[in-house]
Amino acid sequence: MRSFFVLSAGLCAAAAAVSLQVGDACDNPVKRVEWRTLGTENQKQYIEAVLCLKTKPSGLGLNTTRYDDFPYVHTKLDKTIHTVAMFLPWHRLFVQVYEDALADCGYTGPMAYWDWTLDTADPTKAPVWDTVTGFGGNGDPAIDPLKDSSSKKCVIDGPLKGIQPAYQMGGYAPHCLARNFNSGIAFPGNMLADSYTQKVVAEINALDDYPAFRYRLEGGPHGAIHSAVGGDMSPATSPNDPIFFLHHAQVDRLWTLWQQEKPAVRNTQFGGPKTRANTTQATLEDVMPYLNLVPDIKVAEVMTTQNARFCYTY
Ligand SMILES: [Cu+2]
Repeated sequence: MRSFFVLSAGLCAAAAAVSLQVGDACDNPVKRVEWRTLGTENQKQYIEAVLCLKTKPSGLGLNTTRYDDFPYVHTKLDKTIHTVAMFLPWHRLFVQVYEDALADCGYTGPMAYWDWTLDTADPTKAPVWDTVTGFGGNGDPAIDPLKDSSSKKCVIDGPLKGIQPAYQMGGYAPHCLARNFNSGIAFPGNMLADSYTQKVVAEINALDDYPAFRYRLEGGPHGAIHSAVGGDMSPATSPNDPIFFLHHAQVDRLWTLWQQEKPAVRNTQFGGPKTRANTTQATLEDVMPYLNLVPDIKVAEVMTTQNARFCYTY
């Protein structure tokens, strides 16, 4: 993969996808790590790789950067991949593609997740917001680039200060990276922490069928974090905020841990609404679209994290 580094990002992505499909065994899975235990060197390198994505050309042939490919694809597919059965498998591969892109940008450590259950006492103090070893903190309420006093408060500290995500919901619209903790209400507030405590996660983990598990995880902790961070994390362009990928690695972790409790059943358990129309049942044969970010793929092929396509564990 690294030997293709000099080629365009698009070719890189294709090469990475092919190389991961070669061979069918995952003998030595990489253990993903919680952000606070990643270590300072890896934290620094991870963030440098995130910034590097902003300097690489789009892999989709767009006039924007590799960084922007992710919010672009995510918002285009918004209604196809959320509040439906494929929510979990679709985001599993999406996070993996991002991890591959970080590796193309020199990151050599494991993918990191943010276990927000560890921060419910005061989510505003979570280590992921550190201005030196994290992604910077809340947006500044005084800096409201849209002048609509709603949700766009620019992040003015940390390594992402000054970064300009290219897309917003309406299309191409470069803007500051924005966060608006707790919807800007009663700052610092508790950031909806009651929705993602260890107790809540345990209740969801106790559900025994995939449709119920997916529904509660997506609508509960997953949605709460998007809303609580606010700013760029609220709309369908939420991959604009790099914290998106640590959040979704945690969502993927909870699904993986749930699967591993009964792998014989849950590694192939899937179902629920295929589309928002809610009339068709989803199946493992459903093909998930990625708009050329990576080749489209059947749900069945991403049901475990140790196979021809993935090789990681938690
Ligand atoms: Cu999403």
